[in-house]
Amino acid sequence: PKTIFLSEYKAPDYGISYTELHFELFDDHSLVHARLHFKRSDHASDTATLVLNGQELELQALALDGETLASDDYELSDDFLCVSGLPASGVLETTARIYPQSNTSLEGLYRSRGLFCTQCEAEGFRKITWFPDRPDVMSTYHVTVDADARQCPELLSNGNLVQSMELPGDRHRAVWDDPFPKPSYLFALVAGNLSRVEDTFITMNGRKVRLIILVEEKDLDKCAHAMDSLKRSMRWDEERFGREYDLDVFHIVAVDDFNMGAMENKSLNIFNTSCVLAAPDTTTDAGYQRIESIVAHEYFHNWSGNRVTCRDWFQLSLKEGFTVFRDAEFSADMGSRSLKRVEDAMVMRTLQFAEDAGPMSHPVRPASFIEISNFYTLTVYEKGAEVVRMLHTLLGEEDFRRGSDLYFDRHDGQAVTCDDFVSAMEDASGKNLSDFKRWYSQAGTPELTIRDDWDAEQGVYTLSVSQETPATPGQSDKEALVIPLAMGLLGEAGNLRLTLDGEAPDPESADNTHRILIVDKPEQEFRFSGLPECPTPSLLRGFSAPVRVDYPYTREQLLALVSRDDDEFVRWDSLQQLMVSALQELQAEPHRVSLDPLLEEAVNAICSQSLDPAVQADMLRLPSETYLAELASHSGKADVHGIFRARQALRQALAETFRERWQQLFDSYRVTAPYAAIGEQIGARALANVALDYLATGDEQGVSLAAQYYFSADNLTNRLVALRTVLREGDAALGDSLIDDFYARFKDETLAMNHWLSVQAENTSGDSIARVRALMEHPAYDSRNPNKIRALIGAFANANAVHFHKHDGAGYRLLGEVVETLNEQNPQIASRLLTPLTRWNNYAQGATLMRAELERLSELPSLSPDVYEVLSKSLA
Ligand code: B3K
Ligand code: ZN
Repeated sequence: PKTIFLSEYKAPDYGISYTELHFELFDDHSLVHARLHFKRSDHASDTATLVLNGQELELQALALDGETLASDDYELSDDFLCVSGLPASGVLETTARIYPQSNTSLEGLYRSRGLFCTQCEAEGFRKITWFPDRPDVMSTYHVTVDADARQCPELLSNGNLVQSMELPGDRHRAVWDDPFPKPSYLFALVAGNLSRVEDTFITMNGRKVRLIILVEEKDLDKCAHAMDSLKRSMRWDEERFGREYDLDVFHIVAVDDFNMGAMENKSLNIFNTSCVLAAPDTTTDAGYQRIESIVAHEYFHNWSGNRVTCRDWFQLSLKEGFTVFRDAEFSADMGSRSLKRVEDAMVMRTLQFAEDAGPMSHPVRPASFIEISNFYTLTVYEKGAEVVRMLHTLLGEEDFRRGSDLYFDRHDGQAVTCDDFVSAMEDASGKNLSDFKRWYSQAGTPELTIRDDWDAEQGVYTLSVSQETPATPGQSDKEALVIPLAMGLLGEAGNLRLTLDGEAPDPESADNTHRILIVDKPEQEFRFSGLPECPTPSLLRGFSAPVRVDYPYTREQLLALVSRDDDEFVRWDSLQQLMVSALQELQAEPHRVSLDPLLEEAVNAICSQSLDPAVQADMLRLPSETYLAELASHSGKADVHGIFRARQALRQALAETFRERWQQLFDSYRVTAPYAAIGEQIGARALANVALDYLATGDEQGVSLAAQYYFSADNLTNRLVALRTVLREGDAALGDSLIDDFYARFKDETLAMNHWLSVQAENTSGDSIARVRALMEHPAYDSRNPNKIRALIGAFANANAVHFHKHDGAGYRLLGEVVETLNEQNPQIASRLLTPLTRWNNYAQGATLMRAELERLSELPSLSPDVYEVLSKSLA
């Protein structure tokens, strides 16, 4: 496999202005007739070759302007069709024979439960027809689809339906025309037997848009939440970004077999069923929220991605980082802003920081790759969104909005770069962002080391801030980044008024207790004067930058921040830090029994204050094993077994110390009204459920309460919390009986069964590996369905550390075996599944065996480029 470099980007020699496709879909094969209206670019030489990508296609016909091409005018290989001796413009016609029914990679045209559907991003269109399959070739499309009328009553593609008719032999045809030029990765086709839910939306300019969700008939009653989310997204994008929808129809199609969450194809979004279908019995609160944000995300791509797209795949974050920022703002506006911030920070610190520190570490705009599918990462998406958020922080809402308007105006219909995005922000704000742009090219998580000095006589408090970004593969020297560090100073009676030498007040805060320090040098000092007392610094408020902060807080200071700071992110983070240090002590001293009185006070403070219950729930939850392992490996090696035991001990201590509190919280927040996925209930449930989990910890009565809770639940959130708790705390027979009960209730609900698989894969009691192996043979599992693979194998490897890291290496082997099969069947899923093994260097005990498994895999014949890239980088 070959490495591709951003520095080698060259504009295409030919454009395709108009693309006519004619699909003939049959049960055992399909034919794709293409007419590409090509035009040589001004910069290209007269003899330039037209390079078309094509994979797994059988050539049936090839003609230029109506004449069959002679064999010496073209060259056909496994990956390309190259045609030379072309006029400056003309029409190239091809016919390809393809086999969607045996396409297991779920890329290109494939079948999911009989339904024909496509997934073209990033490079799947080349498995459908020969085409310059690169995002800087934008074309309008005219698509004819023929198929069996009974098997495929619905025939869909992008744009507007312009014709439909019956054909002989019980077949029928639909013709679609998409007036907006688009890159091939946004092409979509769906054909099958689907049922519709319809609604309408009136845009800000009074245009009526038909909204259609297509699902299997059995799922018709699970579409309301997605439809509602779609309408709210459309309105929000008008109000917040001034973006109006541009066609008369918008489709969402749900499919069961899908590699990712969803895909933003122009006017024909295709979704994983798990990201559209919602019902109280089969979807958790988190699931409802995820559907809302993914529906919004895909819809928002219509502007940030489709109308303005990426020049090349190195620019992926141009559309993904910006769109994640947009969907995060949407979720914040729909629910609680600080809750969303806490949860996003948790993902960044737990998962993205680990990616940044691992062998696949790459910048938000990678400089090279072997397989682009490996770069749909937390770095490109989540860190990319944090970079956009920092721009927003630096510019302020008004200038940011001016910048985004300018970007959309200036580049509508174009394929552009991250630099173009930043230039629009610069031009609209008048700010120079050239130093800021290092965030796009530099990998790794910066670390801020912050120390302070208090001059009591002068009332001057000085913060000394130094920044350092660790070396990452291929990038040993790092430059200073521009980091907005939001902060305040906490005194005895609350946050202090700030007077800072040479800094403007934060325009967003009316009071004078909040600042955004611009950290942009390796070392800097910030002096605050006129202070009445020595303050406690409240740092990185709202997680204002994706960085680690090292400040030597005392526990007393953390307690003060937990109890009294104005910023909910800082309060949450400070309590997490208190728990982390308690856990670290427990790891060092496993028999320690007493709970640190300051931690006790902090928990008390959080329990007794009136906060958003959802945030309160996040505050009271223990830091996850994954987060603790990430922290431990940052400063040394992670001991997952020690982490597991320490967490158990702390959970036990908190459970006992606060038993009455937990009972109180449970009683007062337990939701008795019928289930609704609304913020108020979701928050209350989260808090009641945290309380229930503590109540059941090491307590028989609590376990029976959880079992009752399981049976009386009217929703999946409560049922799963109860089930997990019983599995962890109850005896095996009770656990088994609930597992059987769950199966009996939901065996026909495939999305609920995914949770059933995960719960068992994550269950640390008993022999998890044997259990997972048995479940791989269970009818509820399907070794070709990505949701099932993630639910069982992914859950085991990512959320059952003590068994995945079993000392004999049996967990690594289990994962390795699955990857081995998937390497051929579905390379994208295979390489994604490998992630936990690639982190071998984080662990003292497992490292050798983990590496050995990676080495074994690397010796397999015919590795996919996806898996090859991950293996070779992990073993480098
Ligand atoms: N753009 C798609 C990603 C598809 C990637 C497939 N390898 C989903 C999204 O970010 O909206
Ligand atoms: Zn996206």
